[in-house]
Amino acid sequence: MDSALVSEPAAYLRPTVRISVKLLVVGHFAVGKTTFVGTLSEIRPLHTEEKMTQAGALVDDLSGVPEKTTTTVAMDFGRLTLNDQLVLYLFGAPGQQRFTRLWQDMTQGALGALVLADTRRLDQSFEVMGLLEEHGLPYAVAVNHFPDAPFYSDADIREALDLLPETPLVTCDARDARSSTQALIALVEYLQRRPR
Ligand SMILES: Nc1nc2c(ncn2[C@@H]2O[C@H](COP(=O)(O)OP(=O)(O)OP(=O)(O)O)[C@@H](O)[C@H]2O)c(=O)[nH]1
Ligand SMILES: [Mg+2]
Repeated sequence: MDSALVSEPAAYLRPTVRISVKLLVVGHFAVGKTTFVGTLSEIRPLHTEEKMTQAGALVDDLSGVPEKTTTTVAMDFGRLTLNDQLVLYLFGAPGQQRFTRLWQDMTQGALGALVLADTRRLDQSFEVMGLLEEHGLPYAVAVNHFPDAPFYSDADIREALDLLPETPLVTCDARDARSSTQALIALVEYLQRRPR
């Protein structure tokens, strides 16, 4: 048997799949987008990581993630089969202002987005939420919990991010498949119950 098949048993789409949905995974610099897509993807995820240089220190704030050495320069891509019929295609989009042109393409055909947020820098989430609203894309928010990040109640986070009452808010650890899947399910359920 082909060795690629042995190491990646989920590489091929199940024949029962009837619905494929494109979702964006967005958020500010270093919030965990690449980690999230990598944790969940059943195919080898596409990453476009490049080493960060001193020049980037002025625009990409490394406080809180001092060990970070690379950043995504285009996008992350992965696939997750949620059940026999439904497959999710995940597109991780960088949130920095200089990538907004890329968003024109990334948002094409997307049904919604998961906004990853970090309680150490909640204010930095406004830019991506604003972009999603400009593109008319519904979203859910998942707080990606870092060990040294402050803990706030859902009500406080909702208020700080100025979320609508119906916007789902969940907590996840982008390195953990279970909690990351739950975050995506919260988004998919929200998309399903929204009026068309
Ligand atoms: N403790 C903790 N660390 C995390 C978590 N998610 C990501 N990290 C770490 O945080 C750093 C940033 O993660 P990335 O996945 O590269 O973040 P990103 O949003 O893709 O970053 P950019 O593409 O550069 O904007 C890495 O060192 C990860 O190992 C998490 O849930 N908990
Ligand atoms: Mg990244």
